[in-house]
Amino acid sequence: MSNFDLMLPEEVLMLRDMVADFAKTELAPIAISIDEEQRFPMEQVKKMGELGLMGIPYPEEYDGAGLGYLGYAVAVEEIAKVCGSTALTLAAHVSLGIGPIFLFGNESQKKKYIPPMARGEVLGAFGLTEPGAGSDAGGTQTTAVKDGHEWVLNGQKIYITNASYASTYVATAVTDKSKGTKGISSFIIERGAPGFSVGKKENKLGCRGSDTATLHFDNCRIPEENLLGELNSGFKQFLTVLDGGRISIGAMALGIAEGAYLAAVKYSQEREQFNRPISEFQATQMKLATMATEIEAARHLVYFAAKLKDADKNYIKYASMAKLYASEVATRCCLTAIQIHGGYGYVQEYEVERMLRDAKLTEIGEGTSEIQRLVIARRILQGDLLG
Ligand code: COS
Repeated sequence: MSNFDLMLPEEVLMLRDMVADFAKTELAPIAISIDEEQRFPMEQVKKMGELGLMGIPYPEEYDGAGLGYLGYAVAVEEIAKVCGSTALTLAAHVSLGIGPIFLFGNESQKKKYIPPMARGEVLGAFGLTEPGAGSDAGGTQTTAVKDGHEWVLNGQKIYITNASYASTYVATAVTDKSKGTKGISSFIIERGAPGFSVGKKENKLGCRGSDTATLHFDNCRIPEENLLGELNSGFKQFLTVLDGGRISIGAMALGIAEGAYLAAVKYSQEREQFNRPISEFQATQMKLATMATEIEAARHLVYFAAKLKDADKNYIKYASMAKLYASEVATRCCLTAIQIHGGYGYVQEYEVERMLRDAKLTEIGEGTSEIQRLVIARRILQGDLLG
């Protein structure tokens, strides 16, 4: 029982315990091997579906768990403590795969696509980034042109999480070039659409058990009803989707930081040098104290952002703060954990080197730390000063 238990609703605590148990029994044994072999943990992802983890924040009418972003953030955190790759797979599916359809889909799109995704039978992916459109996501070059009752898409999307295993995709494309970012729209694409294919899988620094690949649209034809929301409103749609996604990347970073910290505490109490556990040296104690303090601060930000979102308040600034701070804490905690482990921290078996590689992703994906600072600064200058 931690002090934080007092701040979490009973159903979220039950979810947390169930996910922690799943992570310990199902993910801990494979976390090293899926990273080493760059293997997507298909069996475990299926089990997450059976446990109801693939649609945690969405209403039960769409087969979600109805536990909001707080429940979802806590689940991602628990999984990330053990396996960053699986946490990323879950976060990309829930926030970026289902998120756009839930937020902007019409009722028939929601009824068709969300339930199988929320049950974990179908994996989702979000196609935004392009070779020339990263932080400047509005610089998209992929196009969509109406032809009769179909849209014809041409272009490519890179670094797409879950790309090789998804069956439902949402991607952005230019529908009116003359309007700049106000001429971008979003579309739902199903695996198997003519002219659509998934290409090269990336060989990444970290989160190597998650799948990252390219989407190709080569005169890809989709029905006109697969336009998501209003025509030419895609830019604002994906900024809104990313706002929510950033909470889950913050939760992922928090979980990785906790995993590294817990490993460092344990190791420092077991490892003896100069005839005593290294935890008895102040050099180690200072490090542990800093890690613990930063982790609790990160947790406050992540949970608060999730609670604001669940309460339908403006959470944009907090989502960016949560992601920015938690991701930088994660990298620092992993580096410190490696330092405490010494030489053992530099090898695979003790896992903190993998955690560092996984943590780095959280400073980049769904908006770099620089973009988060930009978003926060804009909110401040719009009058959102404190609280
Ligand atoms: N959430 C919702 N709406 C937002 C928003 C946010 N975080 N930020 C801006 N908007 C709205 C604005 O209110 C504005 O609406 P109006 O046109 O009605 O006034 C519109 O979106 C355009 O905003 P703005 O002019 O500020 O856009 P910019 O192009 O100047 O900058 C940034 C937008 C740089 C913040 C944006 O491109 C961004 O977040 N880039 C990072 C993308 C990213 O994270 N990529 C990684 C993808 S991993 S899947």
